[in-house]
Amino acid sequence: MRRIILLITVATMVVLSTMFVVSVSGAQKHTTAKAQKHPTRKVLIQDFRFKPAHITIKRGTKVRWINKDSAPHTATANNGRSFDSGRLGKGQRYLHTFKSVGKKRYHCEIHPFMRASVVVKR
Ligand SMILES: [Cu+2]
Repeated sequence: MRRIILLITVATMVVLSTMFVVSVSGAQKHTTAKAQKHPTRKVLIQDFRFKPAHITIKRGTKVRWINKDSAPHTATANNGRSFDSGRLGKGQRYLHTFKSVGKKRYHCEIHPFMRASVVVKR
């Protein structure tokens, strides 16, 4: 009887430790996958400026613009077609994923003196 109890205890411990190892390695895999993905870059629109005005990112990175001004703004590609946030009111945001390499200049349609760029690298 004692032997059976001992066996069950050992078996339970083996099962539990296996589950622990699996969950830990699963968590590590998850972390690795997340780290490989480029984190979203934030550009604030504040005091009639893009902050930071010039950023360099890797291809596939998302950029999120957030309008912190009371005045409306846009983030519009100078070429007029790559990306365009449209009119962003106070607190509104716009997300764009940069899929091609190169220097992307952009501006605010409402305040053309607001100019900035995103350099996308491989
Ligand atoms: Cu503006």
